[in-house]
Amino acid sequence: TDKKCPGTCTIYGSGHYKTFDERTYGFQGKCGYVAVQNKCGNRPDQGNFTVITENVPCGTTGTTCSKSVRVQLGRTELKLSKGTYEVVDLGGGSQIQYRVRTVGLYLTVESDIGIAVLWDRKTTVRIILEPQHSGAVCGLCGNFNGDGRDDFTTQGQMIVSSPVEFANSWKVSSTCPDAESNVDPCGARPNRHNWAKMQCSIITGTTFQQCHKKVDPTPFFENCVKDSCACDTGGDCECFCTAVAAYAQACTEAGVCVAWRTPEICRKYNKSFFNSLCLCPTVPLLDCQAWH
Ligand SMILES: [Ca+2]
Repeated sequence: TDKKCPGTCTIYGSGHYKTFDERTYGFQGKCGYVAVQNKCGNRPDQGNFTVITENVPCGTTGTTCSKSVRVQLGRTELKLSKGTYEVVDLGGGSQIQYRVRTVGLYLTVESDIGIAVLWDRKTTVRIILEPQHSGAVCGLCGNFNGDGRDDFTTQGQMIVSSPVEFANSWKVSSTCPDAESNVDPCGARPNRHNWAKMQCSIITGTTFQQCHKKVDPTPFFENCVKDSCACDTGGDCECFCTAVAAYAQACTEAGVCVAWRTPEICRKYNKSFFNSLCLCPTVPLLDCQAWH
């Protein structure tokens, strides 16, 4: 397929993934994983960028409440964690220009080799690739060839059907144990489950009514309930807000902007931010228009 637009891979919450080719799956592993890189089986000499995400567990269920992200561009590594970043010289490789700035909610890393990484300083990571990388990348974000069906390609270049088998193959450290199949964090805790369903009903309720026809709220609601069940120690708002924000972002991308944060719900930002009627952190840096 001839791709004209940049592709976006989204990773959020306790392990929800949407690949560049828009395949969605869930995976909860506690290691560092290659989200995307351009050093792939048949083109080993390419490699000049890698993005690694690592879940930081929290709560008694061990679910993920935050993420650290390592963006490697040639000889430079940017380590994004705990709301901020540091720069590390890897000692070898090419010099690649990049810049770091704040765009809306996100801390963004933009490079001049057609990759940008956006991080909400918590659990949401969005990776944007320019079309020149189409079909030439691999990792948890898939290969960006326009076909979602082959996205579960393991590091050993096998196409598998199990997201767990696929994702475990992209561990950075072979000594980190494989993740087991996905557990249901709501199952053992009915009270928590009811609470989560009530909270998350904002997604299926009137607040987002205008978006319901454009973006099916059901999978976002289900992910919200799962995450809110699991995130049980000091992270209540984090998990819930991240899950609602994911739906809001999908709505924004579909052209429906919903101002859903109120002083009672997920208020986190300063007044000027909060008062901006609608925050649309759509990325201006890689504009589709430029490719037409
Ligand atoms: Ca694909």
